[in-house]
Amino acid sequence: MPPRRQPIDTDDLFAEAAKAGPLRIAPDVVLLRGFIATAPLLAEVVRISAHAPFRRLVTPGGGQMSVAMTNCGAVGWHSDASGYRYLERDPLADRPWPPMPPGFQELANAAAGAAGFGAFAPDCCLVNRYAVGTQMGVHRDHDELDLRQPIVSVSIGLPARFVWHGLKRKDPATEVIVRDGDVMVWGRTARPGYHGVRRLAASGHPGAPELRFNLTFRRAR
Ligand code: MD3
Ligand code: FE
Repeated sequence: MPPRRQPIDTDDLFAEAAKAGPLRIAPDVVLLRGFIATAPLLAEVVRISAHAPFRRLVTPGGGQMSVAMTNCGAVGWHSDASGYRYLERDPLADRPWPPMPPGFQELANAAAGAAGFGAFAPDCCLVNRYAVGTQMGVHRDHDELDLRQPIVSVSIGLPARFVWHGLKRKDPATEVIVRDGDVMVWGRTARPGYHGVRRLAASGHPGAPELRFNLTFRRAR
């Protein structure tokens, strides 16, 4: 092979990825690569968690989740010995969840539109924080009233392996690496699907922040 005279320009590569447009991972599962610059989102996450701190929730079965969570919006997702549900107040701080920043609403709506799901007005943004070694087991999200509403998911920080099984837990898994700035949208036939996130790997870069955040926008009520 002749030597490469032109260095590879990663800006060009991202431009190519953006030109490719929405990627269809599975029926009604759409990935928007590099859809959003995440630094402003991370600043909002810091503000949110100053009011509603990250916490590791307990499951009805008595286990403790490895992923830490908080919420903003009119309602927030919560889990304890009594079950999974959406609450209007943060039970830890005993006050309403911090409001959803206007930029979050706009982002979720723009992503749903770009992915072909129409207008979307979420009332909850669940914020997940993954440290190295944490994971989210395979599950489905069905605590929301209207499953005709899509879900928008925004990845911030370290890359992760997202797993998609589909409508049956035992269906073979499709894995997708989601990176900082990627946005995934699910709806329609995919809305009740089984999914999870594999154990988070370290970046391998000394001094780099070893975290991943995920914003999941839902219409709960
Ligand atoms: C697919 N979060 O919070 S993206 C979750 O990356 C959750 O933190 C993962 O699964 C994460 O529940 C995955 C969000 C997601 C949410 C709901 C879905 C993916 C979905 C519903 C149906 C299919
Ligand atoms: Fe989920």
